[in-house]
Amino acid sequence: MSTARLAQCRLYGFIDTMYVKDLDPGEVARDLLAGGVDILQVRAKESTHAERVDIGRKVVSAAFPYHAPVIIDDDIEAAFESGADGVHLGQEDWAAIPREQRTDRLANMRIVGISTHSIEQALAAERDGASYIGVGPVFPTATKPAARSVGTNLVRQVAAQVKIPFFAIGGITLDNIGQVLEAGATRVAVVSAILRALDTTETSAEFKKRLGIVK
Ligand code: TZP
Ligand code: MG
Repeated sequence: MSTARLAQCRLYGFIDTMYVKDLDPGEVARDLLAGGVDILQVRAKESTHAERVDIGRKVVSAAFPYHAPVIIDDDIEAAFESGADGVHLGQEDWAAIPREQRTDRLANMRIVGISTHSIEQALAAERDGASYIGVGPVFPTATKPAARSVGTNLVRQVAAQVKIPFFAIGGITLDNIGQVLEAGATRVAVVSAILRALDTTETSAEFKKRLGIVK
């Protein structure tokens, strides 16, 4: 459930249909990758399985020359069918897979990411063999409006106690990324602050620059 490439990934970008809408997902992916996004997630909550596979294939093709891993949110089968590297699962999705079925169900996934919202969940995901975890939402966010934000304190706790790669996520912008890095994150996942930017390549590059100054 891991890959050496993942260790190099600092900036996690998204092809989220909520923002990408009718734009070509491959083109959006290329714009983000050109700015230095290291790993991409296809987040297509309202799409059908077939649409998710189609978006996944386009993003996988775009990411290939960059050697950037592609992760599909929620849909293990779509990850497999599109040739993606792995899947990202929320706490409920993860809990819904009986422990004894996990190895079989995730057999084709090189990367399995899990969302976590507390130190207990973060430590449990690490014990359960997650390749990486998402930690958040750090700040309130319109991308996931129902979720309670956890603040930079959780980032601090995870940085101190968790050994696998973790990505701080949720409401992270160029204005507040300093607080997240100061709390100990070395990796961030950014949806709207990149996808809503006028120039997604330039904004990705600016995020990447900020990450570069982390020790
Ligand atoms: N998980 C926790 S917060 C979040 C997800 C998928 C949304 C992050 O989006 P944004 O726009 O970067 O706040
Ligand atoms: Mg989910």
